[in-house]
Amino acid sequence: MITITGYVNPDIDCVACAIGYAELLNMQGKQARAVYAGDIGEETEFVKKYLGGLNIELVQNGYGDGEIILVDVSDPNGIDELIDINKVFEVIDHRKLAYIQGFPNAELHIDLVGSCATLIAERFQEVGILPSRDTAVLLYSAIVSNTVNFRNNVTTQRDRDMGEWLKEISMVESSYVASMFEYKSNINKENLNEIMREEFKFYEIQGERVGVVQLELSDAVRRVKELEGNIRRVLSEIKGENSLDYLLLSVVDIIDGFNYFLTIDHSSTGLFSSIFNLSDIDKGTKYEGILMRKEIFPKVVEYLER
Ligand SMILES: [Mn+2]
Repeated sequence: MITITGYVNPDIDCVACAIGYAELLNMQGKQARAVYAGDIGEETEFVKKYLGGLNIELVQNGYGDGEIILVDVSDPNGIDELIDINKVFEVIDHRKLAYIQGFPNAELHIDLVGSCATLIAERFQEVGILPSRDTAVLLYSAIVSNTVNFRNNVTTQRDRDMGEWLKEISMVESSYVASMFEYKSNINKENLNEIMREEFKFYEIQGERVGVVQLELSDAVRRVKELEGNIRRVLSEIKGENSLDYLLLSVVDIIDGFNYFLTIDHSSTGLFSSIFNLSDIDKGTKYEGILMRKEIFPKVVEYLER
């Protein structure tokens, strides 16, 4: 049995890739299963409700003796520590920061497209197999989510092509994308803590621990201002618990297409003000254009290496 998984607290791209790739391998006569560790995010919950269930299980008793494939991740620090790195034989990801030396026995497929789901969809096409309707919905949702409905800078023609192909197979209604975005924008005092922790990632760059919490919301500025006190408190907890040197809140406004940045401490304000050439980032400030977390980290690397 091949086990396919991604990082802990997977986003919809990660979940869609694990389920989609398991389906493809099973259709090709192999035995594969999709699993995850941690929590699945709001968008995945939305799709799960929409489809009435998902073909992925929460990992409970480790990862078994079989081989492992990782999707939507290439950083050994992001994965469950129970995973035996030596059993990983394939890694499929779409990020620039690829820790290639981390997996000694793996074949690596790193392609800089907007969504890892695009790479999985292409694999179906290459071998002439149609994904099931459920898998098409999932992969389509993942591409729409990662590319902010094909509008952000990481979007490539390959994402558009696969998005179009999957949309047809998925037969989702025209209001589907708006409903998904609205669902994930629903932050409030009760769920804020959980959502911010799910949307947090950090890397160690030049010996510095740098974290970004990325939220994707409609009406971003209003929603952040309404919860600003709570948001600052959770940011400060995340910074302390993970011993971070720097932490940024990056909120993507998924309807109007800009970022809203916020920092809560002196050193983070200094670093990110210099990187983005912005002032007032400690009070919360807009950045024109959409910048995803996977674009922010390379900027930090470039800055800290200088
Ligand atoms: Mn992804």
